[in-house]
Amino acid sequence: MDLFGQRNEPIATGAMILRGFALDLGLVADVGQVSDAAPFRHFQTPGGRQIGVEMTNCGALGWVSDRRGYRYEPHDPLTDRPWPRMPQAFRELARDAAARAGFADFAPDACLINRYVPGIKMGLHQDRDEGDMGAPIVSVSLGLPATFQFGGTDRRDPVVRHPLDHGDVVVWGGPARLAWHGVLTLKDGAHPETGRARINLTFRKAA
Ligand code: MD3
Ligand code: FE
Repeated sequence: MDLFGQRNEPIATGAMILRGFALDLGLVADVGQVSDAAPFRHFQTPGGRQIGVEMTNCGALGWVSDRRGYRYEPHDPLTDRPWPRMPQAFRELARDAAARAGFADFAPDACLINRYVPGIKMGLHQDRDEGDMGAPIVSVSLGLPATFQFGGTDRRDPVVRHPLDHGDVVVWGGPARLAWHGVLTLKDGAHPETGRARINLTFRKAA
C-alpha cells in the first residue's frame, strides 16, 4: 500500500501490477458499445488456424490477423468501417496507469479487446507488431480471474505466474516490453459484470 491506498506490485524491471486501478469506471459498458459497432470475432492465424480468444479493437488502429499475417489496420475487416473511437475513459485510464508506473504522456492509438471464455487460453508469445517499442503497453483485466504467465526476453527464460482479477491493470515497458507472456486456460465461473467471460483491454502505441 502506498500513501494513496494503491497496491502497486513491481513484477520485473519495467513491469508493474496496479491492483484494482480500473474499478468503478464503467469500462464493461464501454466495451459493449465498442462491440455493438465492431463485434467480437475469431481471427485466423497466418497458418490458417482459428485463434481461441475472440477479439475486437477501438482506436485509430486495430490489431488483425489473417492468412497474410499479423498487423495493425485502420479499418475493421468485418465491417469495412474504421474501428470505433477509443472511449475517453479508456484513453485516460491508459495514460494515468502508465504515468503511475513511470511512463509519462502515454498516448495509445490502438486498443485490442480480448474476450476469453472458460477453456480458452493464450499461449506464450511476444508482442512485436508495434512500430514504437519505446512506448509501454497497458493491460486491463475485467471479469473472471485469470493466471498470467510472464517470462523473460528469451523463450527459454523461466516463467512466473501472477493472478489477475477484475480491475487489475498491468503496465509493461522498457526491458519488459519484449518479454514472453501468456494466459493460462480460463477456469469456469461467472462474474457479475461480464458473465462467463474475461475481457482484457490492451493499450498500445502501434504506429
Ligand atoms: C507483457 N493479452 O493481447 S495482457 C495480447 O490477458 C496479450 O489478454 C493478454 O498478451 C491478455 O497480446 C495479456 C498483458 C500483456 C500485454 C502485452 C505485453 C503483457 C505483456 C507485452 C509485453 C510483455
Ligand atoms: Fe501479448
